[in-house]
Amino acid sequence: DDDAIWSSIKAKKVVVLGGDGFCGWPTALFLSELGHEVVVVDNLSRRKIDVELECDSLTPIQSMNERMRAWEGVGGSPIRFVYMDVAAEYQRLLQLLESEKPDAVVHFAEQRAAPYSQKNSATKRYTVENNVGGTHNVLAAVVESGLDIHVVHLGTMGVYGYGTAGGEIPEGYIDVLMQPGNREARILHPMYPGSVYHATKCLDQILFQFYQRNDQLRITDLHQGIVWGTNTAQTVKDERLVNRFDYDSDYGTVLNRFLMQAALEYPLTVYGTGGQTRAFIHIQDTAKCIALAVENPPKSGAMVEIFNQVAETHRVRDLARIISEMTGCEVKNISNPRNEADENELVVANRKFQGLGWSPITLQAGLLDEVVNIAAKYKDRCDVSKVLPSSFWNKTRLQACGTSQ
Ligand code: NAD
Ligand code: USQ
Repeated sequence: DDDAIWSSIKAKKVVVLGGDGFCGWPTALFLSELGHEVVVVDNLSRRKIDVELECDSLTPIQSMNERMRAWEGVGGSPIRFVYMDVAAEYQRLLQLLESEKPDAVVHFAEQRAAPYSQKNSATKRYTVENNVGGTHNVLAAVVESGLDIHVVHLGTMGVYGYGTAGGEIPEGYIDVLMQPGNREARILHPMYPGSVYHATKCLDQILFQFYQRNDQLRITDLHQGIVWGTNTAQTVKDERLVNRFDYDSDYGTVLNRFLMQAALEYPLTVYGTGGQTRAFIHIQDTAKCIALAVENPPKSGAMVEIFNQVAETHRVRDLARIISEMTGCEVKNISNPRNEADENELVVANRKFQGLGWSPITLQAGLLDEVVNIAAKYKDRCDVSKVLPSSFWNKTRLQACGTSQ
């Protein structure tokens, strides 16, 4: 199936902002393998936050130079790396676009952890300034360059909110009859962010809408679910290409955390009742969907293209049960440090990517095994003191968690 999708693609030049990160690195490699010329831009802020949190990727990730050498060593086309802060170095960003003249910019370069964004005023302010400032710099620089550069942004399913039940979540827009006047309109789905981080993705959406209407930019916003897994067909080619794996309570996402906890025989940390339903996608599919988005830019003048980048949905407690049955690990419900609905339904449309020929990887035992093997292989690198929540949404949550643990 894959061969059919990729056989006719046109080689492009792609700048990958945030290409040293968990989603960005495997995507850069996949785009390179498909024949695209790839330039990675990153300020290594994620590695610096590891230093701040006194935590590290479970997998031993290599420096960017070592990663690039390893990729060439396995026959990959050279990938270039530019050390740059997208939010703080506007002139350098503009010059990069003007000199490279890329066909597309893939924008991953944001602070992406909801718990980190809720930690304190400093991390709230950093998240807003970095994410909204960075996104706006990209848009302003594309306009100032005068080039027809397709902007592909990694957004989140979380913009839709998880408080409502019933009905399928469409891909970005809803059709409404506005009152008074019975006017028909297609508008962005209402936004209900659940953290300062998720709020920055909502603000990004408004910027995209404005720049599309005002400057006719071609923009694709990918509303991605929670990513699981570690390696891809590209990152397994050499150990030095290994992807990062976050397990700590700020950056580790739920399924990868559970897999690592199972490997350590640490009771799985289900927050609250575990009735939260969320959307999931495997890291290999993240890379594939982005390649499909790069391949299919919206026409000039068309509304911002929005795809739901999601394979399937699961309740947190069901994930814990599956992993517990697979490994024998205990499950422990702990007070929820977040301010979110205890229970929610979630049905998500993902027909656009499927219509482009994508058939997603789902949570099959074999794939979970692969991650358990990663977790088990590197478990000695784990600092168990980083597993329990250390960020709380508000004072009530802090008190509730403080008394229950
Ligand atoms: P990550 O933190 O591993 O990677 C982000 C990268 O961007 C890091 O390498 C970081 O150093 C870099 N970066 C951040 N700010 C920058 C700046 N100002 N200038 C230059 N580089 C900067 O995160 P990830 O998991 O790879 O997520 C990438 C994107 O995908 C994010 O925008 C995130 O919101 C989105 N996303 C992630 C998930 C997930 O489960 N991981 C799910 C949905 C959406
Ligand atoms: N949860 C637990 N136990 C844990 C960790 C999390 O029960 O040990 C619960 C949380 O309370 C939440 C759910 O699992 O209800 C998901 O949490 P998460 O940390 O896996 O995901 P989230 O905070 O939503 O953020 C992640 C990425 C973010 C991305 C988002 C996609 O970090 O960048 O935008 O997933 S989505 O959730 O679809 O909006």
